[in-house]
Amino acid sequence: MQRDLDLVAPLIQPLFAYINELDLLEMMWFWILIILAASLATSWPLSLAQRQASNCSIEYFTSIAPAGIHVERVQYVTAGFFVETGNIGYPTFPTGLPELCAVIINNITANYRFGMFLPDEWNSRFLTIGSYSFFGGINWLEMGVGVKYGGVALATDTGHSSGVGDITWANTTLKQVNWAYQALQGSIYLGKALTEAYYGQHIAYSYFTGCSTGGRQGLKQIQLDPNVFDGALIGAPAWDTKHLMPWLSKLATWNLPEDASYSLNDANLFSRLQAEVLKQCDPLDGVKDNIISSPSACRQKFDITKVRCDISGNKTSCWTKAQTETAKKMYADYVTSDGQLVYKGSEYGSELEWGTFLLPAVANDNSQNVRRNFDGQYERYFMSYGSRWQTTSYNDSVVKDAEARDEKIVQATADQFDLGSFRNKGKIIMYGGLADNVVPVQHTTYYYNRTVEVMGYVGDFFRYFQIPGMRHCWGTPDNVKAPWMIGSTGQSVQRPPYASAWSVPLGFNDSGHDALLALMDWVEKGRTVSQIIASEFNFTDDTRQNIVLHRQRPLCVYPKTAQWNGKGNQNDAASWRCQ
Ligand SMILES: *[C@@H]1O[C@H](CO)[C@@H](O)[C@H](O)[C@H]1NC(C)=O
Ligand SMILES: *[C@@H]1O[C@H](CO)[C@@H](O)[C@H](O)[C@H]1NC(C)=O
Ligand SMILES: *[C@@H]1O[C@H](CO)[C@@H](O)[C@H](O)[C@H]1NC(C)=O
Ligand SMILES: *[C@@H]1O[C@H](CO)[C@@H](O)[C@H](O)[C@H]1NC(C)=O
Ligand SMILES: *[C@@H]1O[C@H](CO)[C@@H](O)[C@H](O)[C@H]1NC(C)=O
Ligand SMILES: *[C@@H]1O[C@H](CO)[C@@H](O)[C@H](O)[C@H]1NC(C)=O
Ligand SMILES: *[C@@H]1O[C@H](CO)[C@@H](O)[C@H](O)[C@H]1NC(C)=O
Ligand SMILES: *[C@@H]1O[C@H](CO)[C@@H](O)[C@H](O)[C@H]1NC(C)=O
Ligand SMILES: [Ca+2]
Repeated sequence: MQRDLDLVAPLIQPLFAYINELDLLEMMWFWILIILAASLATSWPLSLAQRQASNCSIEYFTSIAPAGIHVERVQYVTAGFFVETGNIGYPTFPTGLPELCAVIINNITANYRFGMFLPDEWNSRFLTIGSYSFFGGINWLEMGVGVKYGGVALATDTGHSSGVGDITWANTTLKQVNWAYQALQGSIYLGKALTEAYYGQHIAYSYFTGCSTGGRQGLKQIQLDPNVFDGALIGAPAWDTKHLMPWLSKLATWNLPEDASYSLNDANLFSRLQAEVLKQCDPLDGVKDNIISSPSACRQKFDITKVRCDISGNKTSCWTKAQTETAKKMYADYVTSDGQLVYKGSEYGSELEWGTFLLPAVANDNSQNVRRNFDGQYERYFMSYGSRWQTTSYNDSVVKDAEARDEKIVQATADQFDLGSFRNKGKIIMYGGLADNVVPVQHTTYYYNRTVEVMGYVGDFFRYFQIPGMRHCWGTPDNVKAPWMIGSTGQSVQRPPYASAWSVPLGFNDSGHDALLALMDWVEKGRTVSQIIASEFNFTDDTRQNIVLHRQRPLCVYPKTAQWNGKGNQNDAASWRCQ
């Protein structure tokens, strides 16, 4: 402060000396010039925003939109938030937004919509945001996270409107194909063109971030068009639609009827089993830290009889022998009677998520015979078996039928293992939580393994990171508290400041801790990503508004794992090495 004044004073003094010598008329011109100069100077930094705002209008976007496009809404956002009423797929909206232009575009010929956030201060990046599950709607919340990285953010509604667990909307081929890939592909192509017109400037880099269905969408777009992205962050991809959905029905058949002695029909059973798995398998990776970092060692050693009512002294939520036989089927790969692998088995440590597909659905809908999430709905709608079809009618022939329909018509499955020319064009960071059973993590590893099988070494452009102790896309069980946050899709908004969050909190918004920033560095600066430090935070108050750092640990490029150096603080990333 002091130094600033010292610098300015010598400049001002001669100015006042000059003013004293001017007559009144000259003084007037002097002040007019000063005011003009000042107003030019203050408007200068805003002029970009002002020019941008002037093109943030329905008239402008309508004037540049091609035929078949309806510009539904254009809003210049200056108050930091944006809301789209009636969005049942994504009913939570972002806050803390920078000044931006929000646009909703409708492709009326193919019947899908997409949204874009075009920030005033644009860093020439274009970021496509993935969707979740079979939800229909524009994912504004994650676009809000994405736009804070400085690029344009885009998401599609995938061509329909729907909420949790609902597949009844999928009763036309157009809707199925839109969800499969078409809505996203068309949205990206047009979204890129509109972006370049709006800013009068080329997009420098195109990125993708998505988890679950979003992970599948990212892989699918790369497989359809290797030029679509320069980098993709792929979380827990539900890439194998034609096998994942029959697997869900297969699980149901192992557990029906609900009151059978073998049925896994109570959430407490899963907590009991998870606690036992943690107890037996946590030490098998060499460090007792409540994290199962080597589920493969667990697979070899775990003794399930310890939860049995007839063996354990602890009768709280104990298991029948028949129920443990069902659990063994869950852990095993689903292989048909003629030997075809349909789906990799559940991972040890993922038991808290078994209820997603085994317990009554969130949106329990008796009129649709939906007992559980998705129960039979894929077969009824995507496979046109009709609304009366029951999972009790499931048999292995459904697998072949699902394959045929997906391959011939819908093409949702992203099972191209040769990523072809994308290798010379872009980079992929893929990750999966080892406690994920919504998209069982072994099947994510399987995708990576198959790619390596087909392409050989892929580390030059494709790196896979397992996240020990992480559930589906984000979160960790309370008795695990593994580091899991890496600033990827869906993660930032799980922790304060929630709807206005982005990246990793408490100042860890850098490429060492944020997978999207790491990806950008890899793509733009050629900085190879050999580890990403994951973080876990504790809430410090009951209202969950404040956090402190609990622990951090590096995630390693598969098949490397993090090894403790034997002496440092285990909660500190520096005490671990990838090897
Ligand atoms: C598809 O379902 C919608 C309701 O979601 C209904 O309005 C429409 O008539 C159905 N179309 C067909 C072809 O069954
Ligand atoms: C509308 O969507 C269809 C299907 O994706 C696509 O072929 C067409 O080019 C799109 N129209 C425009 C103007 O983007
Ligand atoms: C606004 O749109 C017009 C017409 O397309 C274009 O000439 C102008 O460059 C745009 N303004 C900005 C700031 O991009
Ligand atoms: C028995 O198992 C339950 C469920 O896992 C657990 O909460 C409880 O602490 C156990 N009791 C004893 C005495 O170990
Ligand atoms: C297998 O299931 C399909 C679909 O429910 C059904 O059409 C077929 O008849 C079943 N096959 C056998 C042998 O039960
Ligand atoms: C993937 O490959 C590794 C190394 O070849 C192997 O140990 C692992 O079991 C495979 N996992 C899956 C799920 O295919
Ligand atoms: C991280 O956040 C701080 C504070 O918002 C900001 O100053 C900094 O530029 C951010 N870092 C990166 C890499 O974006
Ligand atoms: C975070 O919570 C765990 C227990 O859940 C506790 O052991 C640990 O000390 C806490 N860490 C901090 C930094 O508060
Ligand atoms: Ca451990």
